[in-house]
Amino acid sequence: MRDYPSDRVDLRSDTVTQPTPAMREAMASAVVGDDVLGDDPTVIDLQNRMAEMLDKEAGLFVPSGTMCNATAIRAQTEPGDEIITEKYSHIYIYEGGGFAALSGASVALVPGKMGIMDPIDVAKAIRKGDGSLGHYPNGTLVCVENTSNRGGGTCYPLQTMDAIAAAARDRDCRAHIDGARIFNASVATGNDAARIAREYDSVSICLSKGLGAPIGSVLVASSEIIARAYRWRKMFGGGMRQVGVVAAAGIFALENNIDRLAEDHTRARGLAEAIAAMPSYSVELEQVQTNMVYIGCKEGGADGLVASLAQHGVDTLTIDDSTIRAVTHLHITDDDIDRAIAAFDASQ
Ligand code: TLP
Repeated sequence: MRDYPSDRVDLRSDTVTQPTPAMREAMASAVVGDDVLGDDPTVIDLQNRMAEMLDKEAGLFVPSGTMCNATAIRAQTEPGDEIITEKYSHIYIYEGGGFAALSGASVALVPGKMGIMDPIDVAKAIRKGDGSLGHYPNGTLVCVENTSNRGGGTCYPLQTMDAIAAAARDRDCRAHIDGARIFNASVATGNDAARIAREYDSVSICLSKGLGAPIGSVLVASSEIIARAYRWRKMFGGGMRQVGVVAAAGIFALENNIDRLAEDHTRARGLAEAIAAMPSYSVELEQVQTNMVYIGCKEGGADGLVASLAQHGVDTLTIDDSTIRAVTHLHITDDDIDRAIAAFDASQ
């Protein structure tokens, strides 16, 4: 049954989820304090739980995934340093160049196969000033996105995660995970999130994607990194007051909405297979590992396809000229998938 007030099938993103009645109840009854003064017990609880789940020393609640990555980068680089990340990573493509504006960092881009970087390519991309006659910046932070959004919602194999972290460490470089959807990766691969993140210095985790909270991300790392991130969060304007009302939604999400991500993955798979069988579209089924489906259509046809699907009550997102994206989440039912399949069929 749909538990939010819309009869549209909204597949634009898993960010569109609205707090369910039960989540709203948890928010309404949250005990709050002043988090800038450090005494909001619900925020402290959320930070501690997330740190424990990822097996890191400490956590920091921030308003968004973008700010979470920005504070992680700023806390682990100096102006003039270089970050190393995949060519289509969210940090590079979709964060407004924040790494440059807020951290003064340049970026070395690494190719990916379905968004997954090869550890050898990462190693090659880490440059150091020493021995370069002053030509190179210092590569000091490798950023790995797991799942990889533009890769299609793909999951890094564990050995690749470990090998990338080792390549970074060998070159005196830290490693960060943009784990906006790390629990999707965990559920899809059967690997514990703490194990996925074991070799990494920091992880940003979104509560407002598939986990269904309206707002919020948590950065987890060593106490030392979190102490620095705390200061940068303040300077970026992310210190919030009675924010336990929002943290309570995050706690509810951790308690209730992780295992159910498997349902989103099954529905995405069903949608992908049905669309792949239609002659007008292409879907790389190998990429469909979690809750995303990237659909190829005729050159220049993406906006028209999105508009046609919308006329059938199905909302999707244009990615480029010939690609659109559909994302499953906790408001999407089996019936919605059937409606979406019919809409794709009618839009051929
Ligand atoms: N991704 C959004 C858009 O910004 C593209 C989406 O609809 O998928 N890391 C990753 C891997 C993300 O996909 C996103 C959001 C973020 C970080 C940023 O999170 P927010 O939107 O909370 O700043």
